[in-house]
Amino acid sequence: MIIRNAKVIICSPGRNFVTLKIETDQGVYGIGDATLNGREKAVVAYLEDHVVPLLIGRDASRIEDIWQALYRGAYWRRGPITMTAIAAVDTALWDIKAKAAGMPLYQLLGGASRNGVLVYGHANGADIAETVDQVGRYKDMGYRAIRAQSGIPGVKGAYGVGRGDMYYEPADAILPTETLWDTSSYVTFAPKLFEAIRNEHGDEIELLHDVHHRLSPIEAGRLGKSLEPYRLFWMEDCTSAENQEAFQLVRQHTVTPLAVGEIFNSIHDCRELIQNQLIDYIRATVVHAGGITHMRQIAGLAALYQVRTGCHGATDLSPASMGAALHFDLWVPNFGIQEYMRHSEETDAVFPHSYNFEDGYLHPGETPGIGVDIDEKLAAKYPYQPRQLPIARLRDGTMWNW
Ligand code: GCO
Ligand code: MG
Repeated sequence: MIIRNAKVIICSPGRNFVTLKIETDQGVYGIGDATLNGREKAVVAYLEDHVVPLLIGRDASRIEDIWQALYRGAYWRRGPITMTAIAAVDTALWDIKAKAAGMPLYQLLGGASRNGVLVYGHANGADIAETVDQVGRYKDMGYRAIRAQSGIPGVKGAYGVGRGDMYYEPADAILPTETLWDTSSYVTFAPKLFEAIRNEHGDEIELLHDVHHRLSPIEAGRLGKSLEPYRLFWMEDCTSAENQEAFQLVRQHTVTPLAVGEIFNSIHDCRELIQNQLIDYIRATVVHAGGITHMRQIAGLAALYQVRTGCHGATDLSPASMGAALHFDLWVPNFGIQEYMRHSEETDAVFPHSYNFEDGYLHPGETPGIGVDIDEKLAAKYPYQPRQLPIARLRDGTMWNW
């Protein structure tokens, strides 16, 4: 099966998505997500100028060889732009291989290891009362695991708080929106939020929380300790992960499970945290970490250390990412949980898909391939809208981690 054509489709049905579509001489095609929120056009150029010309004429069945050619052949290894572009190619090729085999991708990977993929949804509120209500709403929809984020008194634009109903979309302006960050307000507030949620909703529901890289290691240790009574499923990105040794300090102070890795793009970013057992869940995901091929390696390394997967699944990852991730999740032996923020109706219409939610679990469906398509005609009705992620500053104006 020879690759005849590869094209990059950019659309914005509610938010921006970049999709790579690879077509073969046998009429079988595959798609892969290439969306890097706020930096979409860099991946588009990388794909169009440097990757697509290399694909034409190659044998689409040689997924591993194409992966190696794109990774080694660039000379400049790793990084979010490169690895997102490679991921898009890799996902599209797995889609093609599974379609050609007449199988849903999870069958090709080794078959299902479970009946469904446990997912967590996002409950966001302007204050504690609203967040407690939103947790109830997600429970009513059938979710068994819920991430809770709340506005913090006196902190404008606290991370994770939605605008409008249900959907949280941080990339909201052509130039970055400035938000405020105040660590001491946050660390005193967060335990009160989880105390209120447990009081109202009991012990059964799994609760998660995202710190979004905002704390120093010792502050993260303190927060983890103060959240222990509420038995979180995980505390995510409690401190930035460039210096991975720093997580030893966090670990010394808390048994709250830790999740890291949504911004990682290769196994080398994950290695130290995994091998030193400094995290419990690895958040690397198909679209930003080199596709199915590379995610299998990351999960294999993690399995040696009883670290489980917890793939990133925010709405800035397209349904093509979600579909691919769900096949991976259904197969991967050391699965933990999958993030699932629902896409808008406009997005779902552009990307028809076979995955479905039932009783707190997602299933990728039985359609051959990744089970997600793109309606190009409809996509063309939603042109690209330049958008960037916000930034955060401390009260005195110091630039901070968003
Ligand atoms: C999450 C993430 C996202 C990111 C977003 C950035 O845990 O879901 O932190 O909400 O902020 O993906 O583009
Ligand atoms: Mg996160």
